[in-house]
Amino acid sequence: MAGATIGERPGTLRDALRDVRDQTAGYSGIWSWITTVDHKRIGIMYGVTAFVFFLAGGIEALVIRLQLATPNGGVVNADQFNQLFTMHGTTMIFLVVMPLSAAFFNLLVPLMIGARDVAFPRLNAFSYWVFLGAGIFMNVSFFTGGNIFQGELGAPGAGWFGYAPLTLNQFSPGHGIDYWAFGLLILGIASMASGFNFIVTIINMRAPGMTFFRMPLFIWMTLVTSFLIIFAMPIITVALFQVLADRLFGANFFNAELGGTPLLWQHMFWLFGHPEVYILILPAMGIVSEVFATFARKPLFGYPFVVFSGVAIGLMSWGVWAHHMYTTGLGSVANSAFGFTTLLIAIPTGIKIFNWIATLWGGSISLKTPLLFAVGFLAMFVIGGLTGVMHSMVPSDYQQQDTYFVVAHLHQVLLGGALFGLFSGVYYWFPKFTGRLLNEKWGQLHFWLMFIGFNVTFQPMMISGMLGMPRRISTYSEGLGWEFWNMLSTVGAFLIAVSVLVFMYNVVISLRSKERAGDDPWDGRTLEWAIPSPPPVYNFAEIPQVKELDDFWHTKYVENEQGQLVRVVAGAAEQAEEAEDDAHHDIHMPSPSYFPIIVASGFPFIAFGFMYDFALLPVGAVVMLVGLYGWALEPATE
Ligand code: HEM
Ligand SMILES: [Cu+2]
Repeated sequence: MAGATIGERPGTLRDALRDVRDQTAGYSGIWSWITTVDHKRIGIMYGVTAFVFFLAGGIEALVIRLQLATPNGGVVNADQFNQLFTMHGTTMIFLVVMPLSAAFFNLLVPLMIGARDVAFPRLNAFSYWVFLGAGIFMNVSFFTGGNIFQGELGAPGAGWFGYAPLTLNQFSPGHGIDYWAFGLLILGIASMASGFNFIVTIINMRAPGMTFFRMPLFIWMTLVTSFLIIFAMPIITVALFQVLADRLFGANFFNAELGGTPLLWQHMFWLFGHPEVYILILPAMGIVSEVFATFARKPLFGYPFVVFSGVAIGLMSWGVWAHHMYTTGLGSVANSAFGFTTLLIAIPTGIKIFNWIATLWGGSISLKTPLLFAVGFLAMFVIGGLTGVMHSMVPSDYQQQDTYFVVAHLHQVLLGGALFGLFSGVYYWFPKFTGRLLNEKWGQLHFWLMFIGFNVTFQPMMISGMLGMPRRISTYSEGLGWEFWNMLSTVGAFLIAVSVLVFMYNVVISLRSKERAGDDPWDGRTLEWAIPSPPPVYNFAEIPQVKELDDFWHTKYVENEQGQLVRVVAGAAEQAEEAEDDAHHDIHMPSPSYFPIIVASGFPFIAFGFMYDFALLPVGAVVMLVGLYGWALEPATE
């Protein structure tokens, strides 16, 4: 195996990266990453980029917490505070959790279904570059959206759900909101390109014998999430066009004085926004389902129920949007109806939670870091879900709406839920894509610091919220009983920051470690563990023939008469590996291409054209047309 020889010399970071590179494309240098269409590399790029945005979103959160640590904080002014929570929320949702999920989709879908790549490799590269361009575009707004020379930050400041008419020029002068709206528009294109790619890949590229009900749970959750993406994104896209039309061309979609309907924005935003929260949580649910089964050494309990409850959640997520709008005067009938539909979603969610607990029940548990984060997900998500049920109750929501109780709830499900689930996936699959395990001791320290930090940050918010503290206020006066709880939340936030530093340190020392993880360090159940770590560029020398669910597990273990699991003669996996080495010479893989990045780079030009100077519009259009023609005319494989 290409990486083997490196073992002899002291391990360095460069060696580890060379390992990943050699295995994934056999060509090197920055150019190879810019032109790659390899799903494994694109997955790594999504993951690293999203982590950098996580650091940005995290720093914004720390400044917010510093401002609120004491009454009458003076760290930032009100306008800067508005920009901080807007960019924090927008970044964490669209530039961190969604692309981190896309990283796992890219890394795992072809490997788990027994394919060599996704259906549209260049479209896959295109979606990554569009995401990166949009993320940079939105963040430069801090410096270009206002007059930086007068110390004025120019990022959007109307919150992550940008309610109209606050987003209109009258109330949000400057270009901040234009950056936000165009940024989300461009991100939507990246998400939809990726969504279609994974739907087609999962439906058309499964290995022979892998029927839908032999697909790993993670693949099912990827499929449901991708369908939610292709149906939800168009709704927010239309709404964003409307707000930009109001801002740039004087239209009146949301301007009540001129006959517009401000509430229309809320309906459209949450028609997208609630399915969006499931787009954020379902991938993490897929990840923990794989981790629970592997670390309990038991098949996932009630596999079909976990599948169907995921599909049910996806369908039901379209019927609850107005639970975000109880206090906008929709009336008791509408409110009760949406309260009822919201309660119903607790049923499929509960089914999943009981099936996860049943999977662990009686299992031979090894409490390694991937499982710790998965159990952390379970515990925190249950609290998040229960506070969600509290919100669905119209009368109690009248008390909780727009308070810190809501802020605590959304972090319970998005950080305690989605992000804990994603970290579980990082610790579980890191060895598959780097050939090294993340250090267990530092992993456990990361988990406990983050778990304790998380609860010290957000549980007090439940109390300050119940004590009436509104969200999005940049200062508060003394004597309201909020001081202690806010100081506690701030201390907790810095504990989370320390845990993230521990994680980063762990990644660096583990990549430098000389110890090899082997192909199947956790004794996994699914196909990705049947091939070398890191996987060769072509993934499988021979496309596997799948005979049942958890097929790889059943090639390793059979049940004897006493019903005990007996390991199959060790030879089998090794034989597969030998076949691997000499079989790949005639496998055609999609060749590198630079046209996806060219097409992607046209979008910011067009946005800047509408915001600053129409002369940039034809520049953007020409760049995209040249890229599209090159893409259309280049051969797919060498
Ligand atoms: C890393 C630790 C984090 C801390 C300390 C933190 C802290 C906060 C605080 C204090 C606010 C309230 C701001 C206000 O209303 O004035 C907030 C808002 C928000 N946070 Fe976080 N957060 C963290 C991570 C995350 C993550 C991982 C996500 C999502 C995946 C997230 C999503 C949001 C959203 C959507 C808002 C609402 C923003 C708005 O009101 O427009 N946060 N966060
Ligand atoms: Cu909702």
